[in-house]
Amino acid sequence: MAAAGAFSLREVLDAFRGCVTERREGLLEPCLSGWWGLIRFLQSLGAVFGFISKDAVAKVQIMERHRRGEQGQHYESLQSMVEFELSRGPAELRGRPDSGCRTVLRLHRALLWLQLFLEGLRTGHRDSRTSTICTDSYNASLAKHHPWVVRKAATLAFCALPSRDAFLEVMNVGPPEQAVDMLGEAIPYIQSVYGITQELFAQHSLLDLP
Ligand code: 1Q0
Repeated sequence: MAAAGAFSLREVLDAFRGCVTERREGLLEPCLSGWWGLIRFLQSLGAVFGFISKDAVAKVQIMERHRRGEQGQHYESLQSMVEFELSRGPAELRGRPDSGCRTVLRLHRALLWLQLFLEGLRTGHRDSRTSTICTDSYNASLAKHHPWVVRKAATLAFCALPSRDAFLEVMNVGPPEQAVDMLGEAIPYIQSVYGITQELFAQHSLLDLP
């Protein structure tokens, strides 16, 4: 059992599992709680990752403000959010730095990194370097959306990552083999959240929101 406040992959998995409904709708609330779990984990890795967790916190908070706001009913699902924000006109949407769509898009891109990273951890060997797994995953996903200084800072921070075994241990699900099994269970849920968001945003030409 995970200590109170500690990271537990199980909780994150449960949250992401609850994000996609049978009708393939993406629910925001469980997604945000999954993100909080990941952020808590990132924060436990130390100050080197502070600039990353700060940005993730800011983005999750933007989404929570939308959900609590006057138009909160439109922020139940990804689909209702897209419909609502597009109804105010694409120009208006493109001009808003705190729109739900552009904020979700940033988190969505980060989810691809997460998917690749977890897959790398799962299939890695005992002595695989997590910094290499992380850098490869980053270069294949988020890096192309980041300017040079962010790429540089991120790649430097990755060097401070703990070993693969230490990672599997902090997942708080038992011995490494069990942690690997749970990663195998978690990844398809994350893929499914990624997949429905990608489809929805592509359909409405929202994948390049500035
Ligand atoms: C474990 C190591 C974590 C590595 C995280 C990789 C992501 C690197 C991202 C670097 C972001 C730098 C900060 C600023 C970025 C923004 O410019 C950018 C664009 O936003 P905007 O408003 O300027 O257009 N923001 C983003 O791209 C969003 C980045 C969000 C990153 C969220 C990462 C959350 C990670 C959680 C750690 C999960 C590890 C799970 C392992 C579980 C297994 C034990």
